[in-house]
Amino acid sequence: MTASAAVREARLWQRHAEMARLGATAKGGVNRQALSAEDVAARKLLASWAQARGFAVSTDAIGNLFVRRAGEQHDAAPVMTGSHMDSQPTGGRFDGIYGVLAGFEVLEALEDAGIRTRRPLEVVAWMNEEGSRFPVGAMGSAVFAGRLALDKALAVRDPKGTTVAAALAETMAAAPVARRARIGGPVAAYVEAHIEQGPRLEADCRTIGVVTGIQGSRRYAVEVTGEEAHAGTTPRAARKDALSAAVAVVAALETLMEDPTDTVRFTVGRFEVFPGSPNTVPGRVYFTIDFRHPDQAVLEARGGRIAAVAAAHARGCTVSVSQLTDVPPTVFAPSIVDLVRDCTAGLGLPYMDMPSGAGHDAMHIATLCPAGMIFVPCERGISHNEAENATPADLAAGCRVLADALTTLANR
Ligand code: HGY
Ligand code: MN
Ligand code: MN
Repeated sequence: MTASAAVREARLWQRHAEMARLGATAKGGVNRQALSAEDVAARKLLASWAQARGFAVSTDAIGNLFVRRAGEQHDAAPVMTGSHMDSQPTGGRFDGIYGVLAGFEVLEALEDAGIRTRRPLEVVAWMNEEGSRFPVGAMGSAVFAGRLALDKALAVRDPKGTTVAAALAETMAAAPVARRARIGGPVAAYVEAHIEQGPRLEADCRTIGVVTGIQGSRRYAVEVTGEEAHAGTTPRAARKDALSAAVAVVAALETLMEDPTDTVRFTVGRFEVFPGSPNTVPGRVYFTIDFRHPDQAVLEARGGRIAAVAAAHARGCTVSVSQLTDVPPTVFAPSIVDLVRDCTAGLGLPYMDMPSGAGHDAMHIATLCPAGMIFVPCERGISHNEAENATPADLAAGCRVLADALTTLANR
């Protein structure tokens, strides 16, 4: 029996249903943010499933969670798969968790079929991929790949001022697992399964996306500082209105990011006004910028102008722009892209090559080893939304491609 033939659609779907209960929202999505109580529950559930199958469970200093199936050559560099269990505040039941559960299903299928591999296989739940609560995304995989210093990551704060270090200590105490001595590789290869988070596969009636790469992305935090004042007595000419300045800055940045080809992705996702009282002129505004493009030259040209454009519209306030992340475009290794395509064709599944508009942990792991991704459709391409949906058959199809790809790589 091949690894893909041993994949069980019903078991994979059932595990999604159990995970979807952790952080379930009234609208049918999940709110399972990094290092939250819901994240702790997901970590404990995955670890319990893994321990029941005799897989080794461990974590590292940034809270990545590893499930390892031994290989015949125990000291060989592992083949890795995985994704993330943390979600957006109004997230869906498949973003991230599918890659972790598909990887776990592959380990179970190999066990059921009695298939040994030369290399160990590891499923990873990368810590804080979403970068929602702690605004530096793909944090765990970036630290693992050496692209983000551990101490810098541990110092990142959430909107309430809690550091990653403090939240991680609580998480580790609540869901204790063996601690790895070191962070990072070696890794022989990495393949991540994920829902597409876009409409193309469904529109083109394809089951599998053979992912060729990921567009580049940058994230910034902007602080506009003015002066709190009385809304009734302070003349406009005497005001340093942080809200008025922030609105002008965002409008000017939208002009900077105008693009008739509609390729630029520019989003202000978080926008906070302080003190937030109806009759006090706002003294401070904090907002985030998420800027993406497939061409590094565009990221540099337009990203390089953000601070100057913001300063030019400060309206007497002070504006500080800090860059939180800077991830260049990723091109996946042709050897992995070809393998994913061959495994897909071997299973007779309709597929298309495609780039990823969304960021993934694979963008960092691709700097350590040959890496690639497998996409499956999601309904109307909806994601980062509680209505996110996928079918059991598509999830299982992607998992079967993953099973054959990982088994091939683990025997190389
Ligand atoms: O933002 C992203 O691209 C990913 O879904 N976290
Ligand atoms: Mn994701
Ligand atoms: Mn996401």
